[in-house]
Amino acid sequence: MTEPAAVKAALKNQAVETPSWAYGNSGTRFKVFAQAGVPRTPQEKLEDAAKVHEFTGAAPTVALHIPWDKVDDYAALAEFAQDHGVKLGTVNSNTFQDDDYKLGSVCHPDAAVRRKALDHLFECVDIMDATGSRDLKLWFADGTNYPGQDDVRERQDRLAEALAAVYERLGDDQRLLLEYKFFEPAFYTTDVPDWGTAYAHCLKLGPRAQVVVDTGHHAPGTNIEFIVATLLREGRLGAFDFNSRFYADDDLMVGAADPFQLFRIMYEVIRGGGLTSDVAFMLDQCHNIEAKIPAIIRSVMNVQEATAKALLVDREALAVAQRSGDVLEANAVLMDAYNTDVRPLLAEVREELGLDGDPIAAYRRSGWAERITAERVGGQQAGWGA
Ligand code: AOS
Ligand code: ZN
Ligand code: ZN
Repeated sequence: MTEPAAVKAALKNQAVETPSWAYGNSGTRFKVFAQAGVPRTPQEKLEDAAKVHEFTGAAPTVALHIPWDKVDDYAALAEFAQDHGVKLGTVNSNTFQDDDYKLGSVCHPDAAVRRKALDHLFECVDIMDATGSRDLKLWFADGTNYPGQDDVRERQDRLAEALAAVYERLGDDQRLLLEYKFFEPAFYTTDVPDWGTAYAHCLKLGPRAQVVVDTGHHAPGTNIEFIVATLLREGRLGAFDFNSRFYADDDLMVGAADPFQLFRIMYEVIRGGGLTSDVAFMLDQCHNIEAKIPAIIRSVMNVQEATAKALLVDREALAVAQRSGDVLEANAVLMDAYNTDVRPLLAEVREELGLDGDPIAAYRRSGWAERITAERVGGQQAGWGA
């Protein structure tokens, strides 16, 4: 059993990175329900992210998305972030919203389009140099919609060529994080569809190429914790994009759909020695109908609760039961931890950090929602990440 003091220490060190785009208006292809008070600029997104960190104490960095967070001076943006108590984190590329990318970006059959996409990725690396970011997260919407549309193998060759060029461009302290997704927006093939494809490309690139596990990017029923355990064992788990899904890539609050799965994932992270800064624990969510800042606070709390439960697993007792083939006892040991109410423990951790034990209640009392609703008149245009 992990000692309570050690559990608290681990929880005090845990950091969850929030995504800038989660603070803005978002929706589905059917409708974006704009909300009052949402950020109109990257700076206002950082102000909101700072509130999440202020009340949780566990969200010190903010992932950027280019071009949604494009500014003239990224060093100044990094300074703005630090003035508000947070830091700029992972840089996310976007090779999926330009008209030229209809048939793909780095996998496109036209070399000129591939060059345009690669130039964007190089721009993202330049931005990392300015912001001091360690990680470049690459998710490619590339794929095909019909059999015969393009050559699957040639698309992998094009992808490998682009990844190698970006990897070559990275500094010694920077990493390339390759994210997979089993479908969407392409319907027949996706060029980085699963962890195996991402892993194979990372192996060819080198040790600073790692895989991103987005918890919404698997076919229903996939055992995600097995993927996590395997990637950790191979030293290739670079990051999570945490969210929840009921059907597809729903980008709901992490832990809201299946808190038991989140617990099992966090158990394998801890079992595999992954609860370190070597693994970026990012959220990748879109809060379409719920108030954004409290929803992101809730997500951070859900990650903390799953982590606390996983830390409470009596690993000695579990190992004994596993080695003796005592199926019921082994399962009972795991379920005992999962069924523990860790909210009082987490409230203690927050209070020991000088925070309110209930971050949501503290946020509600802060008046921030009322203030931004009153001040941010003429909000951002509707649209994902705009
Ligand atoms: C898209 O489905 C992926 O989850 C991406 O990680 C992310 O949502 C997008 O790149 C926004 O940054
Ligand atoms: Zn993602
Ligand atoms: Zn996604």
